[in-house]
Amino acid sequence: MHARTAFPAALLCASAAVCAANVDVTVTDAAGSPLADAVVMLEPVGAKLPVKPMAGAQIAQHALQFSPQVSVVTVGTPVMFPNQDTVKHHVYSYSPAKTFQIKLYAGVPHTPIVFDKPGVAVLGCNIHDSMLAWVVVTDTPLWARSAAGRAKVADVPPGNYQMHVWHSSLNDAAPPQLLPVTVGAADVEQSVKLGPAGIAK
Ligand SMILES: [Cu+2]
Repeated sequence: MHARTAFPAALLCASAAVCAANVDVTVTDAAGSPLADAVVMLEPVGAKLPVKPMAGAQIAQHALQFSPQVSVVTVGTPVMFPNQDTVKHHVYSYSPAKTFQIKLYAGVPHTPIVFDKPGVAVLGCNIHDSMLAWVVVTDTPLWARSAAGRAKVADVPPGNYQMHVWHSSLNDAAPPQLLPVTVGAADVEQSVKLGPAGIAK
């Protein structure tokens, strides 16, 4: 009896799905202000979780801006780039995660751009230098985007993870920002301070 009650809860779970916990992450800048549109991705250590392409993803060009400015898509997701402005745009990315261009166009291009590699693609427009957007391509289904400095990755199976945190304020030269996270039966709270060069202690 005594030995049984001493078991960690995780060992008593009928299945990983029953045990799944939330990972709640607070993301602020170096001064402690909450960051919006930070992306938290949990990559299982020593394993990969299956991930499916998303349907219906699009990044519009509207009022000479990309909308949304930050997108998160899973690997293999096709993204449409409807131009809702009356002027033409020429959308491009030189990022290794996805190098492409959609030459000067109006309306909706027939073919989507498929984001087929994990990483971050920075988007621009050849005509309008102020247009800027990011596509975060994730190869794990366990991800969340922050609103008002809070990101919740829901239903995380127990295990060891590398938590990858990204925000558009990171320098281009900053390496991937990784933190080890162990998930058991209980929800996990993490706080991350992100400066331009990376995670601040
Ligand atoms: Cu443009």
